[in-house]
Amino acid sequence: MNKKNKTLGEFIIENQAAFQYSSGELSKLINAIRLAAKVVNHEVNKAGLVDILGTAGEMNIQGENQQKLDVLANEKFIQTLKNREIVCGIASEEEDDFISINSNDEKHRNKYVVLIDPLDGSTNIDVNVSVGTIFSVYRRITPVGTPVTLEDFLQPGKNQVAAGYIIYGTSTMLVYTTGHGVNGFTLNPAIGTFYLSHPDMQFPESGKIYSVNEGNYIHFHQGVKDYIKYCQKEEGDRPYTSRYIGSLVSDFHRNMIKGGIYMYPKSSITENGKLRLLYECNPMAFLAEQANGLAIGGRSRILDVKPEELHQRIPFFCGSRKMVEKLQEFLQKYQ
Ligand code: P6P
Repeated sequence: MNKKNKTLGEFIIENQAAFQYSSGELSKLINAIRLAAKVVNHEVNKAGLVDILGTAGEMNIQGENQQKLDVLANEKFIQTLKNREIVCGIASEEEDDFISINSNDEKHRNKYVVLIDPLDGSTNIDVNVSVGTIFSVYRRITPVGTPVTLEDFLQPGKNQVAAGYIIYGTSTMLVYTTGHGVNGFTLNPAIGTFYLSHPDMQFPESGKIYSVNEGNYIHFHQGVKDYIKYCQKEEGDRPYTSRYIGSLVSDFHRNMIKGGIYMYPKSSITENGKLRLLYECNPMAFLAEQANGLAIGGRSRILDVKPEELHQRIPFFCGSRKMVEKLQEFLQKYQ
């Protein structure tokens, strides 16, 4: 069969054997995410037509106004994962604390924990700009058969067994890795099936796109300022193009296809940057490295960082290998 006509379901089954998803639980988990993605996609696509735009009148732990679609996406993913007894715990950007999921027989036999940003970039919803769901999967480290603990969620990103995103854009795509490369599947909405459209996705080694909110420029540390000026200088293959959608999933996806670097630095007003380590940076860093890119928090590799708390933030620089390495040269001048 032509590789590109394969459905996500066929791909999962084929790789179940290849990737030693021993019990098939991880396959079932990816299938559950596939189902939730279709449900959320349906809601996102009609967001302008029904009263689910705007704020839900609640504030999340980040101190951000929860968008109605944020809350809906969060509920759909949690409900889908809970109902299938695949995971023993879920953490979400929209939930203050993690959720422990007891199997019906109360034996806590499920061995995976999932962390999600159910709708990243949600401030873009009301202006019809693409948004995304980000997910990250770990094997629990506390004994199976006992209730899940915070320790199961505070694992370094290098322990992830799977990670991915759904991008609700001009088309809806599910892009994920289980540690054996990155593959992208496009949803055919007419029949509700994801097809393998982007096999073996790879960051170009370099690129000409830099993505950063330049409105914060005056607050950036000098190394980042110097790198941005380097991108803008007329020299060699520069100036680069500035592209910033304000939706991590969308900026990451474009840069992975075309080549580029995404930056959310710390600054004098956000000492740890804005992005959350556990359910934004770690999954995107796992994908980046699986696609031959790089992801750093400044000095260190994102995937090596030992998390201290569920919603901690971290500076984030991610994309084409040579662009991130050049940025590191500028950062190291001031460290
Ligand atoms: P700013 C969305 O809220 C998000 O977490 C990322 O998706 C996005 O890249 C970033 O924040 C945008 O933040 O401060 O530039 O608006």
